[in-house]
Amino acid sequence: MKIASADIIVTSPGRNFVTLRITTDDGLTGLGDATLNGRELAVRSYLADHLVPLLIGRDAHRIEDTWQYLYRGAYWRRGPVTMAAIAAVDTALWDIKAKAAGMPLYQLLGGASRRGALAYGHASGRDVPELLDSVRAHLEAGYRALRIQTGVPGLGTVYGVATSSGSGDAGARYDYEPARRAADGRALPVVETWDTRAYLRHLPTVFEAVRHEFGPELPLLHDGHHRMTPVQAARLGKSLEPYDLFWLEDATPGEDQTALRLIRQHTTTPLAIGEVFNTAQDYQTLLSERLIDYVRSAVTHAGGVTAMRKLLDTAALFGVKSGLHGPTDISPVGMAAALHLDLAVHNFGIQEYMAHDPRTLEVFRTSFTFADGLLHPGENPGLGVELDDEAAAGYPYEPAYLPVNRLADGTVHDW
Ligand code: CS2
Ligand code: MG
Repeated sequence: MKIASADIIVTSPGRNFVTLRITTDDGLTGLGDATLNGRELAVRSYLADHLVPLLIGRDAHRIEDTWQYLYRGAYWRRGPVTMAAIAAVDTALWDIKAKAAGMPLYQLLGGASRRGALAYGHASGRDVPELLDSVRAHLEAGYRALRIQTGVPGLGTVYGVATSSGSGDAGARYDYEPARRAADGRALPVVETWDTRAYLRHLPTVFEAVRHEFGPELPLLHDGHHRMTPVQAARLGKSLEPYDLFWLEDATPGEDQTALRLIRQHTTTPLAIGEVFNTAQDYQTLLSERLIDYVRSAVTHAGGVTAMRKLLDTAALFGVKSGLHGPTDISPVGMAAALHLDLAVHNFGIQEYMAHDPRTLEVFRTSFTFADGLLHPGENPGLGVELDDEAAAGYPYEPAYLPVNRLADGTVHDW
């Protein structure tokens, strides 16, 4: 079975997505997600100009060899653009192999280890009452674990927090982690203002309110978005211990692996990191020194199903579980790939789930389900996602960027 063609579809049904479709000489097709939020066209070019010409005529069944050929063969290894492109090829080939076998992908990965993947949703509010409404609405919508994000007194909009009332409407809010255009309509990042001390003072009071209202059972998560120094993160972890977090995510900037040592020495709050990582090597110190509890990478950004399976198997050796990245900038194709892995691997922890905009689901026809707090990839052969080209063509690419964070004096800050 040879690769006959490969097309790249860039579409913006609510937000931008880059999808690779590989077609074989016997007519099977496979999809891979290559979306890199805010840098979409760089991956499109990497695929179109550098990878697709190498793929034509290759044996579609040789997934491992193709991965190594693209990764080692390029000499220039790693990096988000390279790894998103390789991920898309790898995922599309797994989709094809599973379709050829007539099985859902999770069967080729060893079969189901569980009924479904526990998902966490995103509860948020500009203030505590709005947040509590959002938690309530998510519980009514069936979520059994929630990420908690709020505004900070004295600051304006905060990334990850819904910006208008109605945040209680679970599953129907798509504007709180946007890639956006600036107010004047130009494709420039929006600028937000940040103050870590104000945030550190406020956050424990938020968790106090949520635990007081909803009790001790509900798994609660929080995303620090890389904004703290190690010592600040250590202090936050300690101050949140009474509220028994499922995890504290991205407490410090991801590229500084040894920062996690200091946090770990001072707190028993579980730690998760890795959504901006793109290879298993980014976790080498974190795993071997047991500095984290959950791996946060996305299939889309970390080299595909092949690389993610190896990463999760390595993490298992150190007692570390999965918490795969699942915001809406992971397309339904990337999400489906994550769900097949979630179902199959033994060291599954939790799956992030931020439901996609209905326009996205008009373009990507999915078979995955969310019921009783659990996601399931469905039983269709392959990934279980198809792309409607006509619908995709109705949503052309729109340049948009994630916000930039600055301190009150104007200094650019991590986020
Ligand atoms: C967030 C992401 O899901 C998360 O945990 O950190 O929404 C992240 O901000 C986006 O993927 C950035 O593109
Ligand atoms: Mg995150």
